[in-house]
Amino acid sequence: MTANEYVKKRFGRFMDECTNEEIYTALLEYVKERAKEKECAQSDPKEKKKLYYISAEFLIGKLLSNNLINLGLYDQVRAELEKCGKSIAEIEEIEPEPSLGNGGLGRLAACFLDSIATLGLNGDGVGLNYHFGLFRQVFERNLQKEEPNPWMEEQSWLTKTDKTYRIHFGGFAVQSRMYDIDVVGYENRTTKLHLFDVESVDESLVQNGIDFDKTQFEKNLTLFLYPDDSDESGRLLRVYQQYFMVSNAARLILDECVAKGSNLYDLADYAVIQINDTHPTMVIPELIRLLMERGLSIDEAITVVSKTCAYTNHTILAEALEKWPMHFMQQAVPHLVPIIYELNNRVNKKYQDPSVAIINKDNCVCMAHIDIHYGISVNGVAALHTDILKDTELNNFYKLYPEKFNNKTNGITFRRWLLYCNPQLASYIEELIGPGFKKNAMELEKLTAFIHDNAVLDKLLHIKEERKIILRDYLKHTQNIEVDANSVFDIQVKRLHEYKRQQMNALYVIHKYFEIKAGKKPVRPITVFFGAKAAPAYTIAKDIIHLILCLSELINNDPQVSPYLKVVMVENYNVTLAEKLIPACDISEQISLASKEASGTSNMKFMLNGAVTLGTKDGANVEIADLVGEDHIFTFGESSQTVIARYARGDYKSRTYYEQDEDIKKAVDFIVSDQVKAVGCSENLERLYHELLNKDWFMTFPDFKDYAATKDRMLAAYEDRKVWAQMMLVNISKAGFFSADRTIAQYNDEIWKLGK
Ligand code: 26Q
Repeated sequence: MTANEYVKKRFGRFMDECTNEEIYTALLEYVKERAKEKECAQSDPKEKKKLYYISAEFLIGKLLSNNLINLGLYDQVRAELEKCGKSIAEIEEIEPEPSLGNGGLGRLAACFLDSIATLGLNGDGVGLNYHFGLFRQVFERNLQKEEPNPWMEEQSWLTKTDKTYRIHFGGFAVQSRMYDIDVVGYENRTTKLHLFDVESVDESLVQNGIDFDKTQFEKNLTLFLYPDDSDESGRLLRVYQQYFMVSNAARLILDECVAKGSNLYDLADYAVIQINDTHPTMVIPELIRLLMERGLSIDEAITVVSKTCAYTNHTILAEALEKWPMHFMQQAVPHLVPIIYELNNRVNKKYQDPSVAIINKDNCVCMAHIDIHYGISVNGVAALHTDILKDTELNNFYKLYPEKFNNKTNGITFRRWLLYCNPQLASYIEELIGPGFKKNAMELEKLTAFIHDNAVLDKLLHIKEERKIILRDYLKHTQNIEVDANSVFDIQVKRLHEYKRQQMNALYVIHKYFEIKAGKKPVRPITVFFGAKAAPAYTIAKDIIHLILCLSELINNDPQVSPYLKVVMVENYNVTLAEKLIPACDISEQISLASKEASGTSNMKFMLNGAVTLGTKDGANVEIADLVGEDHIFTFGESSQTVIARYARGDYKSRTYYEQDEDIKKAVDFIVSDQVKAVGCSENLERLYHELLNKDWFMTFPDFKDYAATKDRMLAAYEDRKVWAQMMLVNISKAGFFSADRTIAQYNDEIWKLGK
């Protein structure tokens, strides 16, 4: 049945007589039906073992077009719509974006689900159904404000199932229910994302902005996703959420394995659990507890579970490693406490080193330590990151379990981040090298044959221009922002965090502003784009947003400067905006302090879309540089070794750099100048100024000069259009390594070992 016939069946009218909303609803159902046809029977012997990818975040983005592409129906449906005078872009706008993630970790989980289904693996995602997701960001008086982000509608990708569990906490219990979202592989099977919700959730608890009563757990458990830097009152709720997630997951896993014939002792033949950061770590003690309830001894239960779970680490920031006070556990999950003590006692008996204990001297539970001792695998997400884990951060564990440590460099799904978001580039690539790259991304290397082909290079530049115009029109239409499509598009989009150093980019903007004021005008205008949400309780991050918004107001309204420099901070950066920004980018800003960014994944999306990276030697940037070669990337800044050594010495004094460097001093002083204060808030600006001057914990000043000089070199290089186009081509052609299909194949070969 064609989509149009389906619409007719559903509404008694063909598409041309339906509203866009009706068409959207019908297509949603149409896709769900087609997706269902591609589910695999779990009774198939190949399906005996199953992966459960548990994650607190799945930043899936809009699904309609992506699912149509993966089902091979996109071109047909688009043509049907066009015939009826409708545009698929307008239908897409109706779909709300589920905001079930903060950033990289959540988006990675979504890319992984796509690749799991695409490779035909038997694997599902398990997470939570947050009603308001992460907050929606709005700007008011150049400040970030947070609002709830409702995304569930009457008709949505969620399918209510009849799976429910009773989940017990200290002092009360709740009823859960599982909702499913289909994960449609590219020309392959359908798997599932299972999102658990509480039956007693009460949206009316949310009154003012994103405030709500944090104590009424029955009603609030699945209202919001917690941002990465949560305030005190939210921390306890996060423990409740995590336990709710993993207790449901554990019960689902046991139910499904038993249904397939497991006797529980052989659980590891039926299930492998990937723990996405420590957020789902309590699945380990919970599974042990449930197995004991079903008759296994504690020894047996620990042995079984220790063969089943694998852990991915996504951070080296010590402050981001989860440590929950024992009294949180006592209150939320008292029934897990004896098991955690037992796990800790066993570790302490075996190893006398207090640094590897599960319960530390402050009586906090170190979640990562549970995963490492009682899991089969520990992986980092880029080569440098894994090396740092082994050599420094987790070195004591590496010495105990060298065989458990492994690297899985992150990847991205090319379906969304090339085929869907940049059809102009994708179809041109297909014209040049055929369609094979869609299944095997390494075939992109064939593009290097065109490195001296002027027609190809011109066409790449032309596609980039086209995408800049599309972005310009989109921003005008959706956010009433005006940009010059002939300017260089310099883009930094990611969560706002000091280690990612948006503040260093802002200092460069100030530096450029001074140059232009002094008569040194760039040969071509520059537009510096930012997109970032700051956790509501992360004061300095919000101050950085404030500074950027103030700079934007000041500079864009300065007739002397704005013809040459513009600053754009897009509101509510999300997957949908990323899909528009990334294809239009010239300069990809990946400027974290070396050693701090575990991997980064937008760096991969940008290169795939022909942007050139301006980056530190951090995370996956290191692997990008190795692949494209030093001539096709602009790296700057101190090495991770230098940075790690400086932290160890503890002798960094930002004030010394400020006092000794006129450019740094001028740029930093500008933050608290009358001009900026005229459009901003003194308190925030002063706070940021003092933070930089007295602390600058993420060392922006030592890298600033090199950053500015490298960016200027890059802007000069941009003017040799042919050489720049060659850089674009090399970046695209080497991006194949970063396909999530490669990453997932490695997880499967080395950790999960599922039948294909
Ligand atoms: C922890 C405790 C309490 C509340 C929240 C959290 C929390 C929430 C989210 C801690 C961390 C996160 C998210 C981390 C994240 O997104 N990490 C990124 O993961 C990407 C995928 O591996 C990497 O590419 C990035 O480098 C890494 O920063």
